[in-house]
This record gives sequence, C-alpha cells and structure tokens, in this order.
Amino acid sequence: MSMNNLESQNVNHGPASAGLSFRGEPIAALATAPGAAAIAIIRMSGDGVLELIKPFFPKGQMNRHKARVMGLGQFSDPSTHQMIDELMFVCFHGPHSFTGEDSIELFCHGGPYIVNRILQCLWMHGFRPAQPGEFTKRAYLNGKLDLSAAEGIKQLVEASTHQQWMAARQLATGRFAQKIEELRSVLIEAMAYLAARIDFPDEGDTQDVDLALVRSKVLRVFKSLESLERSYASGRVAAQGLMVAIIGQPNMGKSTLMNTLLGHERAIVTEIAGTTRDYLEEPCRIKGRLIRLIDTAGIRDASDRVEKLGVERSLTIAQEADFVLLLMSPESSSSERAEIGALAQQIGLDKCLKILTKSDLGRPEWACDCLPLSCSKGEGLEALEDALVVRVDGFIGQLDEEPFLSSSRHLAAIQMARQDLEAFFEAETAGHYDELLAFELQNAARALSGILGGVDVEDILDKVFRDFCVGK
Ligand SMILES: Nc1nc2c(ncn2[C@@H]2O[C@H](COP(=O)(O)OP(=O)(O)OP(=O)(O)O)[C@@H](O)[C@H]2O)c(=O)[nH]1
Ligand SMILES: [Mg+2]
Repeated sequence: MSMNNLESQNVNHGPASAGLSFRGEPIAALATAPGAAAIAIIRMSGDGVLELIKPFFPKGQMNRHKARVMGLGQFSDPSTHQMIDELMFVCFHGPHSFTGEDSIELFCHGGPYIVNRILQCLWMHGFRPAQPGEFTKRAYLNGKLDLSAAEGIKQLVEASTHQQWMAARQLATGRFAQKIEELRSVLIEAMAYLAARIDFPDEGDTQDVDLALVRSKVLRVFKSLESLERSYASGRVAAQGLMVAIIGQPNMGKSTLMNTLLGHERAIVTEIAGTTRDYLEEPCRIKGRLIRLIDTAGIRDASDRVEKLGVERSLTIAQEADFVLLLMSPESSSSERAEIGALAQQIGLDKCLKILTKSDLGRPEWACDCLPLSCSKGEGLEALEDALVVRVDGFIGQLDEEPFLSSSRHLAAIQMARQDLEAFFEAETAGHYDELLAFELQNAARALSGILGGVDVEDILDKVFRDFCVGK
C-alpha cells in the first residue's frame, strides 16, 4: 500500500469535501407545522433564489437588504400585484446558510390561507416544492454536516422526551461523529505505520517495535468499538423507548392495562377469553419517559390456527422485550400460575414484573410477590408507573458523558468494523503479510466512514432522508 492510498482514505465526508459544491434547483416549503399559528416559516433554498424572490417584494426592497439581518417586507403575488402578507424575512448567502446554498426564510402570519397562497405563488414562479428532508440533504451534500448529524437533526425534531433529546443531540451536535472520526483517524495512523513498513522493508530492528505499536493502536480502537456496541442496549432505549411487553393468559386484563396506560381505548376488551389475537404496539409517555407498550395475545394451548400464531408471537415478544409485565388475576388457576412462573424463569427474573390484576376481586395469598393492580378501581397504577420509570432510568442512567450508540444503522457499521479488527488480530497472530493487515484496517476504516457518509452512500442517503418531514 502506498502513501497515496492513505491520503485518499484521509478525506472529510460528503461530496463537498471532494471540492464539489452542490447547487440545487430552487425549492420552497413550509418549515413549521401546518395549521393555524401566530407565525409560519417558509423556507427557500437553491441556485438563484436571491434573484427569484425579488419580484415578490416592492422594487428595490430586496436589493437594499443585508444578509442574515431580519427585514420587514410586503409579499405580493407577482401576477396580480396583490399584497398577500406583511412579513419578516431573512436572506442567507451560501455557503453561510444551513444548506450551504443561497437561502431565504419568510416569517409570515401563520394562517393556512396565507401560507398556502404564498407557497402557491412561489411554486408558480420559479420554485418547486421541496421533498422530505431535501434541505438537510443539501446541507449534507454541501459538507455542512455529516450523515449522522443529519440523522440527529431528524431525531431532534421528533424528540418528545428528554431521553430522545439526549440521543438526538449527541448526533446533531457532531459529538458522536467526532468520536467516530477519532477512531477512524487512529486506524489511518496505524495504516500509515504499516505502509512505512511495506515501503521501507529493510529498516531492520525497528520492524517488531513498529508492529507492536500498530497492534496497540488497533487494540485501543477495538476496545472503544466494543464499548460503543455495549452502549446500544441503553442508547436504543433512549432513542426508541423501553420495549415493555404485557404477557399473561387470556382474560387477565392485558388489553385493559394497555388502554389504561395509554389513556384511550386502543385495544378491544371483552370478557371473552382470546379477544386479542395479534400483538398491538403503541408508544406511550409515562412521567416523561418514552415506552413502547406491547399488548399480546393471551397464552394458552389454542386450537384455533390464528390464535396459535398469536400465542407464538406473544412468547417471542416476551423474549425480545426490555421489560415484561407478567399478569395473573385472583381467578388464575394453580397450573396457570405455574406456567407464568416457568415463563419468568425462562425470560429471566430480573426482566419481569409479576402483577396481580383485578385486585378489586381479592388478593390471594399466593400473590404476595405480585404488584396488586386494579384498572377498574385505579389501584396500583402509580406503583406500576414508578416501576417503569425506574426501569427506563436504569438504562438511561448508564449513559454517561461519553457518546453512545442509538441507531441500528450505526450499530451495524460498528459491528462490521469490529469484525474487521478481529480479522486483523487473527492475521497478525498468524504472522500474515503487512499488506493483509492493512487491508483489514482499511475495511474497518471504511465501515466507520459509512456512519459519517463517506462511502457508497447513495442507498444510505435515500434511506436516511426518506423519512424526514418536508421543510427540514
Ligand atoms: N374486576 C375487574 N375486571 C377487569 C379488570 N381489568 C380487566 N377486567 C375485565 O377482564 C376482562 C378481560 O379483559 P381484557 O383486558 O380483555 O383481558 P386480556 O388479558 O386482554 O384478554 P385476551 O385478549 O383474551 O388475552 C374484561 O371483561 C375486563 O373488563 C379489573 O381491574 N378489575
Ligand atoms: Mg386482550
């Protein structure tokens, strides 16, 4: 491997780093939520937008205006010259804008009629509607942010709890990317040492020392990757919520509990055993924590084919969940209780909370280790909510100041990089050529680049930006 190869590895991310600046067609979209509001923000970006906007305002109003300073203007329909709204506006000259292109933001009165009229006017005169995430995608294409920061921005916008905000912020601020970049640059350094050994093979004594140095650098990265991988268990809960499964035999009040925690009638409840046949998943905020509640089909030896499949799903969900609520009622038979006990053992006792539902009907002695709960009387709900909060905080509390993993895309890349480093250690132990060692390091570095968006990104880009909202 030559030093030229190394230099080509050592690039910033995004096409802009290759000296290309992205100049897109003029786009316009509402950046704030639709509906009536005091103010709405309409955002425009692209090639020539500062010229295109002029006919919408009185002659000269835009010419005199400074970049990044708010102005007061009268927005008119250029076809009829009818004034639509008096509004505030800001112009940004690329590259000093969010997208890196020339951009404008209009702060108009937030009525749906005004917003639609303005957008229609813009779309009639040179602008086209923006696609979901198009502004952020342009920012990425212009090197204003890396791909993980773009994902973070989307999550920041969607965050409804402190835990999601924490996970989104470390991405959006670039703190996570910085960590990845640090690890990648240590690998590049290690590759540089290997390259020196390859290019100057006759330096004699220094060879072994150099390889030990390479090994120690790679080991440092490997340990960091392992610790990032471990952080995913908590990071996932922060970003996506705690997965809580409600499990039990039919008629234990699982769906009733789901509805009670949600505060609305999501699941069908009847006195007929076997009412729920498939699982239902709903996000739920409990005391500011995000929880993914899953109501399941009651576990029993079902003869009905559909119900049987439902029961299989319940058991799978019980295994996959972060926390399992195991429901029994005063009517539970001893064999039913034994079945739940066995299931708790199988799942892991520390992952389960046994609950006695319908506690208004009685509290049998066998239920002394269960949390008593009556949805009809509202008893025990506070204690259950507290138990859920403790669980979430148990995960989140482990997230210290260090960057952590919260996305499955990033997890896959980290795992791939870790496997490449394992292959490096194996090759090194087996005494393989330096070229092969360098190849493994290069693969690992490339996997890390994928997080930031450096390599083979087209399909990743589509996936990342597809789910954005319009105007972001
Ligand atoms: N007395 C009393 N009845 C309850 C309570 N919670 C639920 N029930 C009743 O128990 C019956 C079954 O409730 P569901 O919530 O449908 O039970 P489930 O566990 O989802 O049942 P499947 O979907 O068949 O597995 C209904 O008639 C509910 O009204 C409670 O706290 N007290
Ligand atoms: Mg049910």
